[in-house]
Amino acid sequence: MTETAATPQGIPVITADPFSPENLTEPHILHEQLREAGPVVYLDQYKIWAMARYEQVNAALKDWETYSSASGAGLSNFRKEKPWRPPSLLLEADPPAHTRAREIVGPILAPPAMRAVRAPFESEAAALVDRLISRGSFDAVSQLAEVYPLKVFGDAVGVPEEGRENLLPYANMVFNAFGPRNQLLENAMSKAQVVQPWIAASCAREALRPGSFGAQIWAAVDAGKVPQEWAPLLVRSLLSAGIDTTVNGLAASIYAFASNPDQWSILRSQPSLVKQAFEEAIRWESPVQTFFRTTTREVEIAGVRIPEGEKVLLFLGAANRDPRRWSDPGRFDIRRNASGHVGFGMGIHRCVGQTVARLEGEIMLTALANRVERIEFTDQPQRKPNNTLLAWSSLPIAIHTV
Ligand code: OVM
Repeated sequence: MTETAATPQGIPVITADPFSPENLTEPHILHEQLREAGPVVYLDQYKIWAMARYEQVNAALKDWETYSSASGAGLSNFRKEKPWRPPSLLLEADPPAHTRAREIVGPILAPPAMRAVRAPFESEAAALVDRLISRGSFDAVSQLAEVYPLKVFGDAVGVPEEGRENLLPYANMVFNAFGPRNQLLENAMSKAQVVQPWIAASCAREALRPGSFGAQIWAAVDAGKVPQEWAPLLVRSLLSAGIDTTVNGLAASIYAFASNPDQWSILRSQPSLVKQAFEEAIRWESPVQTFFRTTTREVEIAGVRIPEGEKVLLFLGAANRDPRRWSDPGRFDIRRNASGHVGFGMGIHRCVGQTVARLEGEIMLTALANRVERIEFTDQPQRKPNNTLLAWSSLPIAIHTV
């Protein structure tokens, strides 16, 4: 299995592969080993550094000057290897360029902008829950968690309905590409030839519904603050980051409640806990498990020196279950205050779409809680291995109304 050894300088060395299918689908055991080994560990298989404790992950996320994103937020170092696609202007950039990109996209996805999308998000959730109740039992991944974001976020970004199913294999490419060149990435990339042209076409001005998030990006770019060529790339960020994250945030919520029926009863009796409940699901089963940074200087953390230009793997999901920060972290407890979790990141790169994600979670859980008394598994849930996401391939459930 896994071993922890110490180098002469006392740096814990981990031989386990965090990107093996086993560790990706059942990460919590490895995460405990990483946290207990020390504040900083060395991953021998990839010759990189890693942090899994809340304190260090949180501090690294906030320190963008030391922990750069411009060399990529995945394992690949953009200064040494050609990126698989032009780098994201948001995720894979540092200030000052990142700041300019963020100033375009931030306001379009900010709380005041949610007023325009709340009503359609609510009516779609109600209609979907209606259909699912009449089915009784279904797969909460393919029939709920994937359906809802594809419809409401797809509509909000303004992409054509036709071909929208391409967003799922594209996200599979994007999130596996942050990891090593393993079989998962190979499989994901086999769809590139069909998927990438649809994505490129959908980022174009003509493809986007007037008034949509996508059209607003084009309008802001037209206003002249950033180069014209930035518009399709910024729309691409929404299409890359907005679907699979929320699919698995909703899936995590369903999984959490189906395996903790007492918590569903609490939510049903106290619907005002819904936002807190979604936040707790993101803490407990963080959809985005990891991101990388690259050191811009030699840095010392808790007595360990990391040289300049090194990749550092930040385990967001492990930090969100660090017993040094959370009491009984393995318990899904919707009455806890999960704020401060790093499931949406932290610092200048914190999720720019988190308000949209939270709105989807709040509205879908409310629509379910309004009608559904009990959620139960009808078969074993199946994880979907992914180099970045804690994902599900199926959640077979039955829902019961009163
Ligand atoms: C982007 C991007 C892609 C994937 C994830 C992400 C979670 C951003 O293209 O900007 O943030």
